Amino acid sequence: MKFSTEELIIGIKSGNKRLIAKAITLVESKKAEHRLQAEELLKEIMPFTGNAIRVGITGVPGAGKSTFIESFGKLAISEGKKVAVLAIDPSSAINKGSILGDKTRMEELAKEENAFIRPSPSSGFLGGVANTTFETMMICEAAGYDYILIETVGVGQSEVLVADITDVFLFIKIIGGGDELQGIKRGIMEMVDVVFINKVDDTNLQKAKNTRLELKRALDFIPSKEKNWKVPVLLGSALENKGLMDIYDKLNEFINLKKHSQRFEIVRTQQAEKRFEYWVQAYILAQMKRSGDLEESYLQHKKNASSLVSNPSTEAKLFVDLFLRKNL
Ligand SMILES: Nc1nc2c(ncn2[C@@H]2O[C@H](COP(=O)(O)OP(=O)(O)OP(=O)(O)O)[C@@H](O)[C@H]2O)c(=O)[nH]1
Ligand SMILES: [Mg+2]
Repeated sequence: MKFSTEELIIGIKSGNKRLIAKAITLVESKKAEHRLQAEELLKEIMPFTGNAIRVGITGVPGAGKSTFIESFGKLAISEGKKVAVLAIDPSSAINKGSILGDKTRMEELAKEENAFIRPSPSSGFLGGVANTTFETMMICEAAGYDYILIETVGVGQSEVLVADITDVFLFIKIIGGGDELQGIKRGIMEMVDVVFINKVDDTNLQKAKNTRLELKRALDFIPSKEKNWKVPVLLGSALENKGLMDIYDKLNEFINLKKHSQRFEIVRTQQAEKRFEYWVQAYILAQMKRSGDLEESYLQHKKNASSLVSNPSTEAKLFVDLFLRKNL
């Protein structure tokens, strides 16, 4: 990293997008010396973090998440706010793809002075699922962004990762059936705080209302995450900028309710505990692989496990025992 921690911090605090991007690359890096600098940086900026509203956004591919973010982002900016857009995309670790790779869909937002768009993280931290989005968010908060919008693909695991680092979870749905495909049976409905039925126009308004009714019935069977909050189902069009203000108001109403009941702080505290646990595991694993050239043994045991012949927990134990023998 050719920038000192100090330079990066000054850059972040002054809202220099190039240096913000450099700092994010630093916290995403798996190199040991970069991690060292990243920790130094994160420690310094910690007092300036925590002030944004962290919004998770999910929905099946093509539901209109990116289009929504573009419209919502512009709306928030017109309200005098600064908006950062991030993505959690576990598939990028596998195929090096990126859900925000096609930034074209957010072209207009990207042009805004008060917007910052960051494509998906690079491949996983030491072979695990890339999960530095929280640290990226810290950098954006220290840079003064008021809303952090995190887009995720609507396929399971990534929602959990997003729910673990956000304050409010928005589900973008399209009209009609395919509820299973749209994640209703996969527990997404248990995480969601606000629903937006997208792509609604005059021709399909009645269908949209039917979908809303179905959704509300489904939601009635799900225990509410927050006391005194009934998950609202709003209709609109991200492309035509309809219903966006209602969503903006609902998200803020939800945040205020959470703050009022202290749930806001409680949940963030729980999230921080999980982050701690995540990093303990990540650092221990990194340390193990580094010490005494164990990377190869690690890969071998992993291969044994993945061959479906040997038991994964046995292979893990063998690897840990090997590490302990070499280091104690
Ligand atoms: N008619 C109509 N089309 C829309 C609306 N919102 C989004 N679209 C279109 O739907 C398509 C998919 O939109 P995206 O915003 O890329 O959807 P996404 O959920 O981000 O998709 P992935 O990132 O691939 O998961 C695009 O062609 C959009 O123009 C809307 O309100 N009305
Ligand atoms: Mg998208």
